Amino acid sequence: MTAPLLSAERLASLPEAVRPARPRVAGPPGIVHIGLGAFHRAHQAVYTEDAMLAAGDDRWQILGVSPRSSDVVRTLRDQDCYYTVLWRDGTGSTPRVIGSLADAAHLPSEPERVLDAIAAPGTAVVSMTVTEQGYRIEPGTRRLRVDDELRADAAGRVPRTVLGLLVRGLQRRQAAGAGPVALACCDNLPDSGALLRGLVHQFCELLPSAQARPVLEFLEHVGFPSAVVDRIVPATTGEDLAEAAGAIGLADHAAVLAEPFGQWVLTDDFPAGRPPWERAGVRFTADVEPYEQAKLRVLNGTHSALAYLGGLAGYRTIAESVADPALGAFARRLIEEDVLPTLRRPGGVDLAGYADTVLRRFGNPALRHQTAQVAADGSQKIPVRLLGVIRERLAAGQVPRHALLAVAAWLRYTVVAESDTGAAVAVRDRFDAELRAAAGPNLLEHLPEVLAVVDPELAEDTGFRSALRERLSTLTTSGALGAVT
Ligand code: CS2
Repeated sequence: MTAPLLSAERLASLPEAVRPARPRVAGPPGIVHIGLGAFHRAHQAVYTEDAMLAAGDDRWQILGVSPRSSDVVRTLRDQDCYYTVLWRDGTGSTPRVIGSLADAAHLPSEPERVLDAIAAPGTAVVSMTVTEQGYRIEPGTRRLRVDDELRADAAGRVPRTVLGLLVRGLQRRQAAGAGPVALACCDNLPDSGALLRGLVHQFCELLPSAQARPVLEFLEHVGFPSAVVDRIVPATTGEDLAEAAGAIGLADHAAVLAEPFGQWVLTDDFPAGRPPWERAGVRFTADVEPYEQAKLRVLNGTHSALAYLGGLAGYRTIAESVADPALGAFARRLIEEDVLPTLRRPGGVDLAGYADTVLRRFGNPALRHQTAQVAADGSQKIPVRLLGVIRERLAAGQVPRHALLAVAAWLRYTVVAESDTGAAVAVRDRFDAELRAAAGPNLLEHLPEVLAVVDPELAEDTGFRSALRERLSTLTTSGALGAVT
């Protein structure tokens, strides 16, 4: 017999420790969030729920917008937007039903509703988790890569791109006289506030000039906080959904699983107000850079390294990769020898302790985080996670062998697309065709052209190229496990 579906009405049947501790209130959302993936549901939505609870402040319910998939919207609405987070710490799972996501909207079929919500006076924050590739950044320049989709949005069709939606929303907000707002990018991107501000400006350059001028003026009043977000949230599987249903006694098709660890650091640039997130453990600081570099380079850089090297070695999950003694030792050397020397210490944080925590978190077998998931979109991730480390170490006269091997593994994984046993690996990357075309029949011979796709400046550096070529040849002849030992 299938369990009845989770819904507002059925919350009462849940144990007190599982159901939301605050009732949802009627009223407009305070936050419009773009990107309804598992990460948002297990991270910002939970912090927002906790902040409202701690401060008794109900204004911050979220309208979640799905830029593409209609399934997630239908699924959430069918269960009144309640869903379970299964906290998995390696010893067991603890369910908690979250209620801060008050409603969901599907951008392609409900654009007016979404634009009106961005323009509504009650909306103070428009936040987003659309993954690195959702911003359409050109890896080599870190600027908007202008394509037909962006041009079509700028020419006035119903927006389909994130940038198009944001700018249309701001235009409507300005016309409605609804006042300032904050646009908060919560993806793994450095200097995310300034980056998003830049991208919005670059999109405005595509608008007819009579339209561009007023938006540019309005942008003076828009906040662009920078964010560092952290929580490992793997894609949900059918087994996870079955476990969630078992845990709460109700079917839940929108459940997500996550590790209990979480971090959120923000600059306080919210001109129209914001949830009292500090009451939920969010750290506000004027200088996010040290947190950001530690997170992106230690956690994400090592994550990517384990995804590519582990994937080439035939491991399906990050936990399996890091449990391999050779790969585990490699991950530690990458952090200690190559990454940590490039970091400034974020206030009071012990970086060696942070590295230990990260490696322990990767080892959590209950997460079953797929190497293929972390390997996706490397062309957007590698420049942010590893190339900065390499550039800085080379400038300091050091050869960052481990970081170079991780980049070599990314290239082999993405361009050659074969594991060490010759099995095909499934590559998901917006730029994979471009990288393969640049490599032609021989990656080693065409390294400069391939590297130019992601970092034209580093591609010119002959020292970098020859060190990378050496790592790539070792990887090709010895395989991932041979190359790390
Ligand atoms: C991962 C991240 O998929 C990836 O590329 O490195 O999603 C990682 O799990 C999160 O940033 C953890 O905070």
